[in-house]
Parts: sequence; structure tokens; C-alpha cells
Amino acid sequence: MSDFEKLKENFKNKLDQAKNSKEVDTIRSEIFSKDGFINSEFKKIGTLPEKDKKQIATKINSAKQELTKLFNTKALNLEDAEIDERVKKEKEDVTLPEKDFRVGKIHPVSQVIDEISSIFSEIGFSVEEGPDVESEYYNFTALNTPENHPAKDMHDTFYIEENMKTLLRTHTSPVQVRTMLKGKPPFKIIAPGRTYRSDSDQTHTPMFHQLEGLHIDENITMGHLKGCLNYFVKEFFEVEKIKMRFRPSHFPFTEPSAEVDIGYRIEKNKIIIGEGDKWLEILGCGMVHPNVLKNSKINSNKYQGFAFGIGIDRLAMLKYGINDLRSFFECDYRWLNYYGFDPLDVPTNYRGLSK
Ligand code: 2U9
Repeated sequence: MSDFEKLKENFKNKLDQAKNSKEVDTIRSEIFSKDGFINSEFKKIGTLPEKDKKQIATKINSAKQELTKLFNTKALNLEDAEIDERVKKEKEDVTLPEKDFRVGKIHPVSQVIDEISSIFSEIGFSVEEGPDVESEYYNFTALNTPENHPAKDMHDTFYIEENMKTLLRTHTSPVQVRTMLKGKPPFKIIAPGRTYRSDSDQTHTPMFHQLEGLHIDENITMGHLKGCLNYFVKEFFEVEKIKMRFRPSHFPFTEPSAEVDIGYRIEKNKIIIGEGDKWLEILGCGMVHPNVLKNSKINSNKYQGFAFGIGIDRLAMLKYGINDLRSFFECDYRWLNYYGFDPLDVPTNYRGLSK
């Protein structure tokens, strides 16, 4: 056997006995690298007599092909075996009780929606949901929005179709209209969900979250609205007393309409909610406009009620000290790990919401 054949057989044996991909890589470099077996043999060709050159080159080429084939098979087999080994080692039985791994976190927006739902469910509100893609009718017309209202502009609303009849809902109010149309009063519902407006800067994102409430019954007054919101704000911020003021405002779907501010002060760089001489706007509300009741097939001589709307993202920022709205939607796992909540800590308002 020539030296060349001996070397080739030697490499074949080494390869056959390699136990892992690291060993295979070392042998690969010994054979195929710039100074490896194959290239060194090719370099020798220059020193050979002309008549032998072709035959030797063919021999080296076929050795190269033979070894490459063996390599690929060996590498594949080892890779399969290593994957099998890892799968065996890393296998988790997801039906076993939890150990100490807690990977997923609840996003602050989901946490706040759960907290608010829990607070309102305590006083008899149930949760309703509806589609994100809405018709112009449910989003605007049924809600008494005039044809020329600025909110209807293409610069403010995402229209799905050229004819401006289908859009991404700009508030969750269509959910309440749909609920009233399919049922009979009284209604006591909240509608949390994603909403969309063509707006993007430090304090606005094109998709944001709202939670709206609606209470329709006989003899519902502004007094009920004030009591309900007073209860909500105290529970949400987990304070005994709250300073609150209602400022007159205007929305097409409520009459009268108001914006609600809560008192606060800053102490050692921290915001203290409920006391102090500064005011912070947190929601809008009012008595449902008779035209909206009419469009929802409710007899407005017998029934009336209040509605309110809350921007969830801003409320989450306020309660949990998050100062950049856009970070909510960047899907940064490190951010979620820091600001997120434990999935097993389901908020209830008898146990405390934010602990
Ligand atoms: C129906 C009738 C009336 C919901 C209302 C507001 C006032 C309001 C804003 C709060 C912050 C939107 O996210 S935000 O920018 N909302 O000020 N929303 S009254 O009124 C309704 C809803 C449904 C059938």
C-alpha cells in the first residue's frame, strides 16, 4: 500500500471512530484545510513527472470525493444522535406540577384590564367584546357622530376600504351598541379592547387600549355615574380617599359630557394619587345621548344611563411607573421581564390588585 493509501485509510478509521461533532471537525480540518492532507497531496503534483500528473490528480480527486461523502454521512449521524440526546435531556412533562421555572409574564396592559374587570365585576358589570374591524355605521353613525366630524377624517381613522365603509374601530363604543341591539335593558357592561387611530408620537400609538363602561336602566342619573367612578378610582389606585373633579366637556355620544380629573402630588419623585393640589385627567364620561339610545332600539323615555371611557395604556403607565408608552409595544422580553406580572397572580380586588 502506498503512503497515500495508508494516510487515506488512517483518516477513514479516525473518522469512523469519532465520537462527537467536535472530533469530526478536527479531522475535517486535518484533511480539507489549506495545509491538510488533500491540499498537500495536490501541491506535490508539481514535482512529479509530466506523465504521472493526470493519474495522481485523479487519484487525489477520487480520495477527496470518497472522504467528503464519508464526512457528510458521519456528520449527519452524529448530529441526529446529539439532537436525540438533547431532546431526551431537555424533555419537560408539561402536565407535572410547576417547579421553580416561571418563564412567561403578563403584560401590564393585560394586568390592568384584568384589574379593572375585577373591580367592575364586583358591582355587577359584565365584560363584552366585539370586532376590531368595524363598519362606519357602528363606529360613528350609530354613536351620533356628525358626517363632518374631524375624527372621521382619513388622517385620523384607518379605513380598510376606499369607500370608507369599513375601518379599524377608533373606540370600543360599537361593542355597547351591538350589545344593546341584541338584548333588552337593563345593561351593565364594560368593553375592554384594542382601538386604532392614525396617530404616532411620544404619547400616542396607532394601536392603543380602551375600556368603556355602560349602565342603562330606569332612573339612572349623573349621581350613579359619580358614585361608580369614585368607587373605581379608589379601588384601582388602592387608596381610601380620592379627590376627584368633573369638568364639562363634549362628546357626540353623551349629553351632558364630562372629563374627570383626580388630585395628586409628587413626593420624593413619586406620584401620590388621591391627595395634593395638582390635577390629572384620567377619563371621559357622560349620560348616553338619546340619539344613541334610539339607534340602539332603546326607549329613551323609559331608560337612560351613563357611559365612560378610559385609556388603559396611560392608566397602566401611571400605576406602574412606566414612562414610555412606545415601550409597551416593542415586544422586548427584558422589558416584559421587568414590568410584567406573574401569571399565577390573578388580580382580585379583595386580595389586593397589584401585589
Ligand atoms: C355608548 C354610548 C356612549 C363612551 C365614552 C368617553 C366619554 C371618553 C376617552 C377616554 C380616553 C377615549 O381612550 S380615550 O382617549 N373616552 O372620553 N368615552 S364617554 O361613551 C359611550 C360609549 C358607548 C353606546
